[in-house]
Amino acid sequence: MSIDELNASFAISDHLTWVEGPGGLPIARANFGHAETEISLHGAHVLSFKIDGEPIIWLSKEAVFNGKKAIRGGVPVCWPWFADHPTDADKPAHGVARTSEWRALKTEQLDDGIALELGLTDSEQTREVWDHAFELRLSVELKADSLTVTLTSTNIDSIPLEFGCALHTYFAISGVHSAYISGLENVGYIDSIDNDQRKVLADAIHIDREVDRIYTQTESAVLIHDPDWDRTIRIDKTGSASTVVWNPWIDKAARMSDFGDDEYLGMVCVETTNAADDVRTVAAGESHTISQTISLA
Ligand code: TA6
Repeated sequence: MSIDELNASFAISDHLTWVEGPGGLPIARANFGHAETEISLHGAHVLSFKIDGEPIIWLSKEAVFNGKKAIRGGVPVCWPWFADHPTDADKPAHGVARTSEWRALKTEQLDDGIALELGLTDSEQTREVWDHAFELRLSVELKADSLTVTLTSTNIDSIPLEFGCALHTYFAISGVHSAYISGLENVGYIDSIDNDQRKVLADAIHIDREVDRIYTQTESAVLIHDPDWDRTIRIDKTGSASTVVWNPWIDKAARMSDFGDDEYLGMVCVETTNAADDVRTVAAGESHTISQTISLA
């Protein structure tokens, strides 16, 4: 659909409009109260979330908007697997959803916010990578003080399907040396940069090196404390029993062409996932929903 067609069908006066974003990619721009968000149809990718103009979600200055590559930052939709494909290294990391073209399905003005729903169904392109029939719905609810992102995966194939996924959210922080994360103390995790060893820590998470951990059997909210910005970001979730925390640190940041060498200092990923032990098997005709709500505590 063209920008004009998107606006004719899905604009909400004063609250949601479609524009041509970087790389000419269609983007929905929504606002409600002091909150605002942008969502790209490429990957159903939430690009930003701000309250009073202050970014809560982080986007790399080097992000590529070519309609092919996953956008660096925001909320990549990783599906139907998290990280590398479990058995085939030739398949794209984090699956097919974040690099596919989604379609606008619905927009709605709520009493207390704005809602947008995007859809993706299996296609020739997705079947080249993952030969199954599926329907995805990504909904975004913007309220005056929160953003909720919800992914519903429906198995319309004839066999049970395994869905691994992540709402792979990049958060903006004042600096890794002062911000820290609570809510995962004493929760077992898989250390992805130490031979997938299973470990547990009693303390809050302070980022002082590359961190890449899959916390398992946890449904708890996570808090990103940021004293230098005098704020705490809260992430609540449903439909997920695993949470990933990632910061690439110096070497990995330098290896990513769409990530500024020093950008690791101002971001951290806290990802609502179904990963590792938490991958879900969904029977034919059934669905699974995972959701995260981001707010300021
Ligand atoms: O966040 C966990 C992770 O799997 C990391 O290992 C890192 O690879 C990150 O995702 C980003 O992956 P991407 O494919 O977007 O570069």
